[in-house]
Amino acid sequence: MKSKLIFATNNQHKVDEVRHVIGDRFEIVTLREAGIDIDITEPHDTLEENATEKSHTIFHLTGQDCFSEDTGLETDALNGEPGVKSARYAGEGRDFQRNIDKLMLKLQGQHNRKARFRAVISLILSGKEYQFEGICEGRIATEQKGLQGFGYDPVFVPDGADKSFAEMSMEEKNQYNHRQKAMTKLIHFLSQSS
Ligand code: ITT
Repeated sequence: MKSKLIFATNNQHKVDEVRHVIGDRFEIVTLREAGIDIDITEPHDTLEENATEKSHTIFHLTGQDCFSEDTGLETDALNGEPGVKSARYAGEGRDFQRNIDKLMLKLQGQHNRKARFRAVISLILSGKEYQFEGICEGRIATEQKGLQGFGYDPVFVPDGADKSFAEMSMEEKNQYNHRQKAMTKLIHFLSQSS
């Protein structure tokens, strides 16, 4: 029988990426499919605490196995900004383009464009929490390119590539993807514990 996990996210792009690699053994149920319509707050200063907040909120509502994921884009020149504030960098509207514009303005003229995506997954299995991290190193391009993906994808170029995440198919992005690296650890963990 398939193991069922609620994915505690309101970001459909994340769901699409995760479903692409999860395989047949696990069934991912979105918040909408679980009949849950809430905007979970992310009030903390770390990705780890925010991931915990999201998974615990859904676990308390449903009592079911679930996981959440919190990602931050960390730039060296801006001391880790936007980091934990990545989704709301340019304000509560969570506008992807405005977030990119703010980042590009702050990095204008900056030679050190080194950056990384860091994802933290919080899994709650039988009431107990486990965390998994995935990191993708790269740099912020000097111009925005590509139309695929979401968020900061048009300005992020992973190490080992010469194009932005937004210029890649989902298969290509998943070869570098921070979220996928964390998911691989989660899948490995679930395979061993079932
Ligand atoms: P949930 O909390 O509902 O899961 P969210 O969009 O608020 O969805 P996060 O709190 O993890 O997700 O915010 C991280 C932000 O970082 C997200 O809104 C994007 O702008 C950006 N981001 C995350 N993963 C990304 C990726 O793979 N490519 C580009 N940008 C990404």
